[in-house]
Amino acid sequence: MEIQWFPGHMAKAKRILKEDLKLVDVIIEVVDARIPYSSRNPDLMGMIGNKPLLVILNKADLSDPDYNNQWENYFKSKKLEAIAVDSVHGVGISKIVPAVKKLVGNKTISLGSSGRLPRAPRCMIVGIPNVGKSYLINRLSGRKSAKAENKPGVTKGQQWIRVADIELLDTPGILWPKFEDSDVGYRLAVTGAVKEQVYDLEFVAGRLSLWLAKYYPSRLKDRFNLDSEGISEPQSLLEMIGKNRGFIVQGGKVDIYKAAVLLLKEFRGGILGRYTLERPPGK
Ligand SMILES: Nc1nc2c(ncn2[C@@H]2O[C@H](COP(=O)(O)OP(=O)(O)OP(=O)(O)O)[C@@H](O)[C@H]2O)c(=O)[nH]1
Ligand SMILES: [Mg+2]
Repeated sequence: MEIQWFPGHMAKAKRILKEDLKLVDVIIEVVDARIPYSSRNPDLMGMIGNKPLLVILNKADLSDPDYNNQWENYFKSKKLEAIAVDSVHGVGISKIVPAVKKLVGNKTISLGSSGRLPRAPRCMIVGIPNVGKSYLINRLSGRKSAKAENKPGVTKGQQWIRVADIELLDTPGILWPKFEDSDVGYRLAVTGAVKEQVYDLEFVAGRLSLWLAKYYPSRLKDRFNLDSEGISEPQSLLEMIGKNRGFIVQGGKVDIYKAAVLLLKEFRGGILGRYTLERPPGK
């Protein structure tokens, strides 16, 4: 199943982002720690030229801690500063401003020596929808400066927010016109970066149930009393989950859709455990 989501407002946001690049000193790219590969915009590196880039692996409370470390190290091996962050509980947040200052260090000094007062570094926060850009800004600023909500497409326009002695530009989440492989589309859907109207919820939940049955059968057992051994049909797995929760419709049949909604909700909320869906290359 092909998943694609690049509506007009994203194309527009991308154009504005390109223009605003001129105004900023550092780009902060917020990626999803559960899918650090699929949540990176493949167009970004080409767009930012040689502006310094800081990668934030957000939602690190939902991803596997071992892989958080491995991904941080992977980015560092590519000469990119990367910090794993949990914006809900504030873990890792205090490392961000020092990292930004380090990245702009030389520039601030050169402004000072030219006779002008060094101004506050300006950072643009970019990333896919629903990855936590606005949430992260609110964490950094300690107040609700940016509108944040648990659905993709909440921030509609750019907004400057002053935090300590740096300035942050919040931007709308953007995707790209075509996902190069269907796995990327699936992973963006399963983690909640794509709005629900553009994919088949039962298909995505079914694929997730198969993955869980393959790699984490004990979690399905613990949460849904589901013995997945030997089951290779996603429909059957969803049916067993629905049965466990009593999602029965007229005629005694299981409400598969309701089971699919529940599985995705519990997965996204971390109730089923912490997962990293992608490994760094070579791991
Ligand atoms: N568990 C967890 N949830 C997070 C974290 N950061 C953000 N969230 C959740 O993600 C949801 C989306 O956050 P936003 O800040 O609105 O996301 P955004 O990237 O600004 O989204 P758009 O404006 O739609 O592009 C929030 O409602 C939070 O519930 C995190 O570090 N951990
Ligand atoms: Mg936002």
